[in-house]
Amino acid sequence: MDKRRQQARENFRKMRFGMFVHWGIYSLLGRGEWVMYHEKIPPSEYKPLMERFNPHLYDAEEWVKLAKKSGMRYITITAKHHDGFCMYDSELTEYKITNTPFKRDIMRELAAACRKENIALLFYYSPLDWQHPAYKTDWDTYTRYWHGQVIELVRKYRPYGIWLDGCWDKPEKLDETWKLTDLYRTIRTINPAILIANNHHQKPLPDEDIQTYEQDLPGENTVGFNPVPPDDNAIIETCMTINASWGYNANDTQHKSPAQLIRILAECAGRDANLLLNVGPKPDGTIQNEHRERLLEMGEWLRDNGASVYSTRGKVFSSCEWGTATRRDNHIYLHVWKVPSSNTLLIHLPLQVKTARWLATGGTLRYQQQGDKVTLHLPSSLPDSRNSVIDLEV
Ligand code: FHN
Repeated sequence: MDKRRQQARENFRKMRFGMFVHWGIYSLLGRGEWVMYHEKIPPSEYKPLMERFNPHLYDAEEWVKLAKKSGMRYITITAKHHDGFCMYDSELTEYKITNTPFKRDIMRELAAACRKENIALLFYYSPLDWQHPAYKTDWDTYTRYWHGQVIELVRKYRPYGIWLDGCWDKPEKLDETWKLTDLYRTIRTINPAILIANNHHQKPLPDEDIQTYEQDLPGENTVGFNPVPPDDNAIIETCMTINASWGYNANDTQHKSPAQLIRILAECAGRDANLLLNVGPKPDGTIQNEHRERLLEMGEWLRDNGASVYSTRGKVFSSCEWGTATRRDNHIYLHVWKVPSSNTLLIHLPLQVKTARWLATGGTLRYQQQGDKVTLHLPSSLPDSRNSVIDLEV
């Protein structure tokens, strides 16, 4: 593997936490990104939405600063979703953002803001296209079209990675059908370090870097999209919504609590995975307050506890009833949110513990060690009920 790609993979894994952005003309309807399909809106009625799309409050720098304050190290944004509308200035179609009243190239502005703030930018792109006439009638023509769009995204905006989503629409003979190896080879001649994710829900292809778990922790399959166990050769990433919708949905108020989101982030790190947490911006270009508030609270928690997430590895213990654990160098981090009734934590660790402290405050904890059995004494209530991290120096 090219050393630049290897380094990009390592750096990406260390980032641990990214912002997923699902944004398009569907946000005007406020009923999620599948509204065209679910409400059987014909392209002739759907495509004119672009004439109304004018996100006058869009501010790429503000989005990037929100991501940074939330402790996110990368952004993955929909350049084109299944509706086929391009949120970037594509040379291959007129059905694009620069032909709306907004006129500006959202992705060019976001790419500049990400470079300025040292945030990695990846593009989500849907090979599935509900409106392109060739998708159903002329597969070779359509393949040239969608490959051409991915190539122009890589050339024009130099993203850290490409995140494909929609090949599950034609799952048979995946590589042969979608000509993925050909496409990956081409984009790697443009940028040898570029990372590739493909949310096809099958075993990752050799040239794919990121294996995705959608709405599930790695290794779980509660939603039925994720039947494949984590692949040791891939970087694992869970993508998750804050409520239950990817695209803006005005009626979806099922927002996970900050504590739930902090624990999901820790659980992903504990399973040696990244968390890609989604926002669905409104048609005016703003991110809804319920999501901003939760992201900012995650950022506060990470300011005190980020050492137990960023640049760590997981798989420390086979199971943890009390939370999860991560490790880095000579530190083992115990993420605790379920205190055993005995108020003691018993772990088996074949390493000599030198110190046991609360990561956020530096306060020490009482513990005993006999061989590999370590017993830690916890207070009756945790310093941080959302997730209290114990830093074991070994
Ligand atoms: O159909 C898409 C959906 O709209 C969304 O983009 C998610 C995000 O991972 N992926 C697909 C559903 O599997």
